[in-house]
Amino acid sequence: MPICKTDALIVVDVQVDFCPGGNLAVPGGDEIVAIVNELVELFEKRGGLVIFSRDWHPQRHKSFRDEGGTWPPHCVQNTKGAEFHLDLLIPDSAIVVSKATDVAREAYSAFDGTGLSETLKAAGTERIFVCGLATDFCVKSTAMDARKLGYDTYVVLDASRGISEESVRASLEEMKETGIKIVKSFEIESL
Ligand code: VGL
Ligand code: ZN
Repeated sequence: MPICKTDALIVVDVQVDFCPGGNLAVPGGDEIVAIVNELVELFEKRGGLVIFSRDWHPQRHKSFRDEGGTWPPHCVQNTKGAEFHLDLLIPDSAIVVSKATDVAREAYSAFDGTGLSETLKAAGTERIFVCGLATDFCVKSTAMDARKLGYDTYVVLDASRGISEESVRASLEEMKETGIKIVKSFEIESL
């Protein structure tokens, strides 16, 4: 079925810190930008909803190593590293949601504390396509939440990159088990 107005695209965390040279670089993170831009244009043209999430941590967020967490400091609010990749196309009509803004709570999913589920409900969304960074963390959590909310959910593999091969493999299995479909961008109009 061609992309239409009941479809939503969620572009997860395509930010400077998650790209090579950033503080928590995902291997090949910047390689997805051209494909993501094509998806954004397609959804935009067809009247679908386009959502961009961004990791938007306060300084000393609990997920940072110095605070007992697992990650190096990254995507700190209003820093260069938290900006979207400079070549990422962000139409005026797109919705930007900021997550993990509470210093004491980790939030991997774009649905977590952002009001995104209400936005999608109001828009009459039926299918959700998720892409971005990282496949094994925020993309996975976002897709799992979409699925839990009952949406027909797709992860666009070539428009996503993961932190480790091993955990990407496990994540894809976990997602498939819940009914999430793993697809390539070239096939999304014939699903
Ligand atoms: C992410 C680790 C820490 C992600 C965010 O966007 O996948 N990963 N914060
Ligand atoms: Zn983070």
